[in-house]
Amino acid sequence: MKLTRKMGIVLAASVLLLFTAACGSGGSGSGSGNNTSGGSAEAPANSAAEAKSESAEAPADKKVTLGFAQVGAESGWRTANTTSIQDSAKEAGFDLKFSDAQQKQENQIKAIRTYIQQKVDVIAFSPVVESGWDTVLKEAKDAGIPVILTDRAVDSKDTSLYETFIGSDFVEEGRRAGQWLVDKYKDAAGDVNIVELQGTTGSAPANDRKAGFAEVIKSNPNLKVIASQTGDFTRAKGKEVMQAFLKANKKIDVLYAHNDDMALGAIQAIEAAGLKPGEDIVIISIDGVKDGFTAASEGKINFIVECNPLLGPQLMQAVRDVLDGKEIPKRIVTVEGVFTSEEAKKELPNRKY
Ligand code: GYE
Repeated sequence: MKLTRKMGIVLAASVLLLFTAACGSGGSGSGSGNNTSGGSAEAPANSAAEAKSESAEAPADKKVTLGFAQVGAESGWRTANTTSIQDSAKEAGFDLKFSDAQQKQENQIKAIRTYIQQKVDVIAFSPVVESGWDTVLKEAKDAGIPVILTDRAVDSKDTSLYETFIGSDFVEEGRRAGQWLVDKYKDAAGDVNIVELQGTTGSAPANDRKAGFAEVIKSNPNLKVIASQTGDFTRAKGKEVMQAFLKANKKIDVLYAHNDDMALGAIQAIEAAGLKPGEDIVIISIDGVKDGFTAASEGKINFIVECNPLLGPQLMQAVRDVLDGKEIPKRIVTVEGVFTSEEAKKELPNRKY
């Protein structure tokens, strides 16, 4: 049985709660913003002395400032992720400083440095690529500003440079995509030619989704990746690269796209070439945004591995916990499901993003 969105969020929240329970935190996981903002807003100040000591010792009285350096606006997933962060910050009563790096690491580094100068309370970001963060993370650490990674990981050896990493297990997502294919073609006699549209070069989801998929499909030597190239997680690039794949290869049986947007772009290219997506070319993608689900329910995408973009509530809880000096787990994994075309059709009316 697959996991539904609600089950996923509840499960993820309970994992977080399990870890925080030891530190005496209470309340329900999903309503974290309300719990925390209530008490701090009404700190009584009966005498001048009391007021003074309160303001000196209780930074909780001050509005929390969170600097968030987003990757960009490259996909439906990203848009849903941004909305989730903005809405949850508002609900938590935080002052959110938000920047869009347009998929460029240098822009993200600039934004983080600005947040350091502005002395925000916490910096959170979704690292566009895995490498090259040590210097700026060290700057944040030296300034005493805690950093939380969301969505994508960094490959820094020094894990003291950040508090936690909240996000999906991308290797597992790649494995799930591969496993579906292994099962589908278990009796295949000849070669099954696969083309792969990779996410942004050097990003954690591109690296890991490629690795997890490769690991699983190698159990069947008939499954062959004949071409693999980046489509940068965008629809336009997905279309362009698929066009090139179709030109260069006579027989393509399967497309594995690291996200829905690239699959949707590729579908346009496949249709323009007079082929039927989902039939002439079997399509697997990752994310599970509404447009992806729509294509799946029309039979154009055969299998979707879900990746949850709604990380806002977990992030705000982590910000609160870090500022309260609570121990938080170094890794918070979101829980996700998988959907065939049939299942996508049933789930489509419930999709929020
Ligand atoms: O799959 C893709 C987006 O980092 C999980 O980034 C995220 C990925 C997501 O552009 O659509």
